[in-house]
Amino acid sequence: MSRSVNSNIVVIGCGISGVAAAHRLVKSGFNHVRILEATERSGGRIKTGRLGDNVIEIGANWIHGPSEENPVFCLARQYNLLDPEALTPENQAVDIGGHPPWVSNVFSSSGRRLNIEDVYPAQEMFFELLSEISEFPSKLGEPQASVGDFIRAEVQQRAAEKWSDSDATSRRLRLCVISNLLKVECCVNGSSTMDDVGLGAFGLYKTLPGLDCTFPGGYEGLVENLMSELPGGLVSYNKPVCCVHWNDTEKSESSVLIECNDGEKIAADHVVITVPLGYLKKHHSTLFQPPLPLHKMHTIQRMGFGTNNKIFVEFDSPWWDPDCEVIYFVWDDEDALVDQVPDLHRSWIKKLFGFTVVKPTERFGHLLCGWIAGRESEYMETLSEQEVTQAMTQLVRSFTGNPAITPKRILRSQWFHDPWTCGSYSFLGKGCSDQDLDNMREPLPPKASQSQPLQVLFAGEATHHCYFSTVHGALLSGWREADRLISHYTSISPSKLQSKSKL
Ligand code: 6YU
Repeated sequence: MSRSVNSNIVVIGCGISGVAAAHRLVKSGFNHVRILEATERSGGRIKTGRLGDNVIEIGANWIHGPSEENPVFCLARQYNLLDPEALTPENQAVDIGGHPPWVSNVFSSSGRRLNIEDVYPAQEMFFELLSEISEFPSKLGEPQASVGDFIRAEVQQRAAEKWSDSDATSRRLRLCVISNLLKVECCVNGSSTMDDVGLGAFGLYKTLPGLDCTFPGGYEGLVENLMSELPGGLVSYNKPVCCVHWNDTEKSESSVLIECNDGEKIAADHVVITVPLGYLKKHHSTLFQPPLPLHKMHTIQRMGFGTNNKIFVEFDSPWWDPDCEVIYFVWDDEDALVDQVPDLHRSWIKKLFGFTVVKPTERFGHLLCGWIAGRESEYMETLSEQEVTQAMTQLVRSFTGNPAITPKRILRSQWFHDPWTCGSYSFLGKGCSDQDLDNMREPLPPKASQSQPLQVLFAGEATHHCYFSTVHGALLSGWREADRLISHYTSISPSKLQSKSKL
């Protein structure tokens, strides 16, 4: 039997990237692959839950860009997990550039519905700016400039030029709408404020064509289908890893020794790390022995990883239009272009940009999903469910001007306080460049050879060069690292992988 198929490969983390890496390795003939997962379940940030009889997503929600180039879409289609509408060529052809053209209802904190004409000029300016920023070549802009700084400066200038004919009240309201859109963008990016998001690197994130779609039976169906094709017992659950001893070739035959919280030490030829960037930020200094090279450590610190949480709220009857897909809450006092609140304790709820309507209504009833990012979201996680319900009730009542509206029940996510995730997803922070994305995925040692074999490989959403923060980015990163190992063996001994072609 060849050395490759007998190599011991340990994958740390059973999210979609870990599952994808293991799947590809097993299908390529590697017989000794195992996954060590800290929790009692597979899926990581793909997490389907229940609210009453309804299937809801606590983590990943949509397939972003469901079209031929998106492997999540292709697998979901292959496993029969999608509604027929998502499969239509028309759906796949729509190019939304990351911002679905949803039908919106807009409410203001004065308790009135805003007309689309009131908000459209602000939306138009905001999306124009985002699309300009996305076109910036990655080296352009001051090294420390942020998307927030740029938008604020440009809006002030363009508003003075373009909106000079409008009255002061309309101009003020439009600036408040831009504050709301900055909060939306914090959720999209998973950042606390757009002042943390790097300007020059913003365009490195790429979108795919296709109108975002969901999994009617739950996103976890994707993980379950992939897992069902793996040998039973491949995953060890409740098995957190506390230290990866690498560069240990002098002491043991295997190149890596993996130490688990329960004291077990597992020897491996290769380890694929798929833990979230949030976890790495917090624990990298103890997770690797010897420590990571300095440039990798600096990248982990520079890259952004923030919190975006959902608050599902169910109502007996709708207070939004039947065709409404998204509800925005615009605060009348936020014309200073703000995306953070001054006092977490008193006003955390102001960070919630609004809701998406969970559809179809026949399946979900009158269910909304509120979105809140940043420190305010992290603070929300510390409150009791009763306190969150109270805040949501007050908020909806004051924005609709209807004091009788009462939520039936709520359910919120708490990604920041999940000890194995420490937040929601990655973004490129100030001063980040494509070099950081290269550093994130660089294996150890970086230049492997027969005498210096590959030891530690890095997968996970934050390691994808253009689809970071997404499920398809995570999946592709798992395949990428499996391929790295496969070609490692092919290059050091091409004949050794003959078994692969027979599979
Ligand atoms: C997407 C979407 N989506 C909403 C919310 C969240 C995320 N994403 P995992 O964490 O899954 O796995 C790691 C495992 O490691 C895990 O099981 C741990 O328990 C384990 N582990 C940790 N430490 C360990 C240890 N020491 N030992 C052993 N095991 C350990 N993505 O495509 N569509 O709608 C959303 C959303 C609330 C939280 C999302 C979405 C992100 C994905 O969920 C995420 O990327 C992948 O699941 C990660 O998989 P993984 O395997 O890497 O890690 C311009 C510009 C903007 C850029 N952003 C735009 C895109 C916006 C992204 N949108 C997200 C939106 C939502 C709503």
